[in-house]
This record gives sequence, structure tokens and C-alpha cells, in this order.
Amino acid sequence: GRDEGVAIAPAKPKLKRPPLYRVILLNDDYTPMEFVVEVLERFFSMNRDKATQVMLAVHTQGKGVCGIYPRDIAETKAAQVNQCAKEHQHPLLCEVEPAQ
Ligand code: TYC
Repeated sequence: GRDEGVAIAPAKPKLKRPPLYRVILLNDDYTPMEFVVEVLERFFSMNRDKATQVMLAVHTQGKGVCGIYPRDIAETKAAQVNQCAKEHQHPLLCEVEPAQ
């Protein structure tokens, strides 16, 4: 007959988590601390206390993580920060690196 009775495994719903990327903020000597705090509040939804903590950690350690996201979101946030810094003529830089 038509059906040879070969078992076909049912398709598994594949819900893989996307690879994650860190958005890294770099220290520099010129960007005002207040501007960095406002950037962290605006683009990473931090409250004032958290934004100040992260800004100071970057200021003293040279760099720091401002968030961990799937690739598209991480790249978009880094680009938004870099564009905003440019518009305000600050040298502030954000970069993206794989989290794993
Ligand atoms: N170092 C800067 C200053 O003393 C402040 C600063 C903090 C700049 C964090 C960038 O990512 C940064 N005004």
C-alpha cells in the first residue's frame, strides 16, 4: 500500500534562545559625567542611582557593561549611544562584544 509504516518523528518546536551580546561603555577624559548618566537612563532604562553607579564604574575601571541583549538590539543601542554622543560633540564610545 501507499503507507509503508515508516515512523516519522514529530517536529520538535525549536525555541532556541538567541546568542547574547554585551554593550560596553568606554571611559574617556572629556565626556561630562552628567551626560553619561543621562545616556544610561535614556537608552538602558536605568534609574538615576543605577546609572550613576555604572558611570562611576566605567570612569574608574576604563570600561563597563551597560546591558546584555540579542545581537540586533545590542548593535542598535550602541549605535544610538554613539550617534547621540556625536550630536553633542562628546567622544563617548559604546561597543558590542559576544557575551559567551
Ligand atoms: N571620565 C569622564 C570624566 O571625568 C566621565 C566618563 C564616565 C566618561 C564614563 C565616559 O563612559 C564614560 N568627565
